[in-house]
Amino acid sequence: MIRIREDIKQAIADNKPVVALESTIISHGMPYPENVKTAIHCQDIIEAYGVQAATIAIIAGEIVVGLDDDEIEYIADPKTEVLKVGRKDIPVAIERKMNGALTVSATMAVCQMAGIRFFATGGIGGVHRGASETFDISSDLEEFTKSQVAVVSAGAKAILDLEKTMEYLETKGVLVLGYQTNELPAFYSRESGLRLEYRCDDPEEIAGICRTKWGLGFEGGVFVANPIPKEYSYPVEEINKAIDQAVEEMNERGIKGKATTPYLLKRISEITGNKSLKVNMELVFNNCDLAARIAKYYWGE
Ligand code: PSU
Ligand code: MN
Repeated sequence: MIRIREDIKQAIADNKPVVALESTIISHGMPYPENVKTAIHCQDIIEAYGVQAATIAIIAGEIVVGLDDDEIEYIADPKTEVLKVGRKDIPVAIERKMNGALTVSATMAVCQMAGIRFFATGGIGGVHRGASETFDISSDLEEFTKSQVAVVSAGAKAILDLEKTMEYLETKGVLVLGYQTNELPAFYSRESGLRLEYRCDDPEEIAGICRTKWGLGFEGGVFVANPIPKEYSYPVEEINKAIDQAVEEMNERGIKGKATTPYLLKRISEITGNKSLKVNMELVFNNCDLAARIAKYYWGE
């Protein structure tokens, strides 16, 4: 049910660094053809460090760890039917021989199966605004209690209730490390106003903390919060206006559940004249860079 590309399989077996990449960001998070360019460039950034990049998706009912360029193009093509797959959806997508784009939760689960410890994404899912009424909390958060994977992310998406997201992680005992920051980054911008308990200035220290956590036998992941570089950071007030408008429109249209995040990302991009898309791409690249450096230290390179 899982096909791991040969070079990646070898790297895992030899304790060489591997960084996983998700596919929801490709099929549901960005428009074509920017999604293909982003996916390929992410792999290039990681591979420039001599680290294996493994983009993960389900293709015709098979979990593929390490998509080739044609497979990335296929998943990215708006004409291809692709289900957004969280951890709960994996068995259905396999049995029904569907194509699936894996979210953070599903990608972490597959990393755990394959023995991959590091994963770069854009921003993780979290507690949605209005969750006290809707109960909409991304399964990404729960996954951090299960799979032993460090996820490098530009914080949690600003479309969420970040304060509740942090409380949820705290309750679940999930370790959050700020990379060269004292506060939780808010995806499009560097600031959220929420203070983090731990700041790490050095990727080597993050690798060491991961090694200690898993060496002690703790289950679950590590959330590495990596702010977008200053030159790309979106002014908080400006982006919040776009977010508020998008959330309001979403509620008017009655969009719920799985469709929420893709709708908001798309709508915010429209409202900002694609400025938010550019920012989204840059923050993902920045996360790939850091994930590769942490993975190298972790595996003693
Ligand atoms: N980061 C991005 N774009 C995305 C996502 C992350 O820059 O589209 C995806 C991830 O796959 C994440 C998902 O798991 O959004 C969250 O969806 P939900 O809120 O429905 O759990
Ligand atoms: Mn949800």
